[in-house]
Amino acid sequence: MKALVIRPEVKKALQENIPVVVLESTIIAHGMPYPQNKETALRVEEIIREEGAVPATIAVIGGRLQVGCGPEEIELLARGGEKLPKVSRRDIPYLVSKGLSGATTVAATSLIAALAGIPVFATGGIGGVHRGAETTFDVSADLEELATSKVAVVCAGAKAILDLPKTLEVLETKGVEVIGYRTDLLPAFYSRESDYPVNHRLDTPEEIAALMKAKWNLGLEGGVLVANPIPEEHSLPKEKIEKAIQAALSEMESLGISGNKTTPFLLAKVKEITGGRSLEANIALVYNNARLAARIAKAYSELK
Ligand code: PSU
Ligand code: MN
Repeated sequence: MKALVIRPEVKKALQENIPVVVLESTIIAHGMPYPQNKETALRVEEIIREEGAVPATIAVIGGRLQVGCGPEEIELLARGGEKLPKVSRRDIPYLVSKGLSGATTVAATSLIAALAGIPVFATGGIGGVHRGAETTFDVSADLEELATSKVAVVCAGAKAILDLPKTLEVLETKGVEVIGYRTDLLPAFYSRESDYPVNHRLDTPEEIAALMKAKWNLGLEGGVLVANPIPEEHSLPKEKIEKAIQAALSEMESLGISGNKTTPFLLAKVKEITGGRSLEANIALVYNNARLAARIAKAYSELK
């Protein structure tokens, strides 16, 4: 496929069965401000290397589906920020046909990872069913993609701005296993736990890799979701975050913000209200997820 470009280091790793971990780029361009976004993106890659895996940040660059971004491309994504398009599955053909660049969401990143044959992906939080979805119909394409692409997505749960029980219901309907890593309750992104149970709890990367293998050996389509709680020392009190989210939601409503602007707006607003503490938590949980993802990738590569 001409549009798919795999960085030589990543290609070599795939050929030699060296574990690879994919990363998304919407979190860089739309999820965090400059320069923290760039520092985080580079540090995440470093953590994956420390664990003996090869990082591959995915984005659309000049109309190409780029698997593995170099420092120049990370800089472009970090500086581009909101000016860059946020790319979901639906947007890919437009960018490719026009030769444009954009930042890929969990949905678009999973799709491209699956095209490249890379089964492990680390991110912060996935998109899901938004609060009020019964009237807005706002359900992230991330869920549909989890049902389609063969990728294990390591996250800190669904973003706390979402409706968690509805998100779990949709994942169940779509046949997506939700694994709690060393937890029985779904983590709520900024806080270690929510009131809602995960599908199954697993305590080691090896068990997670075995589950992935079992699923795909059966010929089942779609991915698995690995929910990894934010480290204790970085977790924020649930009530405080909930208050900030409520305030952000009502401001969003009064401004009439909708569609794919919703998530970036809410994340930025919550950051403002918490005096930056939510951003610190976000960065810490991404590092934590990258480490676990690298260990899962390693365990999975040893099974093959
Ligand atoms: N989680 C974060 N920061 C982010 C996102 C998730 O901590 O920026 C992004 C991811 O790229 C996710 C997207 O796929 O938000 C979901 O957007 P939407 O709800 O429009 O599908
Ligand atoms: Mn949406």
